[in-house]
Amino acid sequence: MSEQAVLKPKDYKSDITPIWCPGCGDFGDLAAFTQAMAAMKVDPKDLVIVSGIGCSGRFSHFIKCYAYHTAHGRAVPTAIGVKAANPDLHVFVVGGDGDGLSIGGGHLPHAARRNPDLTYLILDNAVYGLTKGQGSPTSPLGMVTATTPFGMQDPPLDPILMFLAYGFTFIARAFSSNVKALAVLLQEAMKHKGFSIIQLISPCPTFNQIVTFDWMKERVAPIPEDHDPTDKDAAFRLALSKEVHTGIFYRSEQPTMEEKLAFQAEESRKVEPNTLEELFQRFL
Ligand SMILES: Cc1ncc(C[n+]2csc(CCOP(=O)(O)OP(=O)(O)O)c2C)c(N)n1
Ligand code: SF4
Repeated sequence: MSEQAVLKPKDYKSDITPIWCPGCGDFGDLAAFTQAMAAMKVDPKDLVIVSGIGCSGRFSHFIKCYAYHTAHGRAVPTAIGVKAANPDLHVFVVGGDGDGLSIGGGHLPHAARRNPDLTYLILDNAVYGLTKGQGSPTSPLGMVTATTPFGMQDPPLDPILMFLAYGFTFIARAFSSNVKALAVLLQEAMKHKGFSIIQLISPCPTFNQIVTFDWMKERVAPIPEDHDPTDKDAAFRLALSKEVHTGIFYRSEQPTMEEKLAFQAEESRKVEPNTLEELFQRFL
């Protein structure tokens, strides 16, 4: 993979001006992403962002990279295909909580089992932004939305607990207003060998008047420094605590999808017949 030594964060911005609402949490995510790309000296020609449908799905338009704006909820399997076809690429998936945890939620446990070496950013605003304010899987209980005039009746799911249970090998949470910390976290996620998944709390000031920047600021707390991210039990305990912790909950080294595919390709070469001619001979 080639490396660029001279690119600055602004060099990773595409020519397209973001059309997000003023104050959208996704802006902080974009700023941190460009900082991380510059720090990691990523060559834009090696960078692919596969995005879902939603305001967050527009992320890929605003970065200088190869981009694939997929169908709603289908970004993860598409990205897995991209990585399988060309393991040398830096592959990111970016989408919303609706895209990734609702319609696309069924892909997550299987993505975790495969453990492809890519990074998934779930821009969680606890609402469906693009479609104007319907309740999402992370909307708090009682929140009035376009689809829940009497308040959300179903409790929100907890993404971090899900990711831990599914077996992802790098699990983190971040808050979009802390751009510097997010830029560092993104670099850690990129360095991880395997599937890194980040719940990126990114408030939607237009359609969510509950999960606001101020509301989140009162609740977020960095993961204590003495937390051992290789201790899964400790990660579960942190996820179950009342605070909305930010940082790396869990990381572990497991065989990646690319390694497993290479192993199978190698093994299959040892199995007779190993050429097309030999295969034809078997039927003659
Ligand atoms: C199959 C399908 N169902 C529904 C939609 C309509 N739709 C587009 S985006 C979206 C949800 C967006 O919410 P989220 O994924 O949380 O992203 P945000 O806009 O909040 O960033 C929905 C339901 C669609 N495009 N395709
Ligand atoms: S609707 Fe919400 S999520 Fe979408 S761009 Fe506006 S503030 Fe951001």
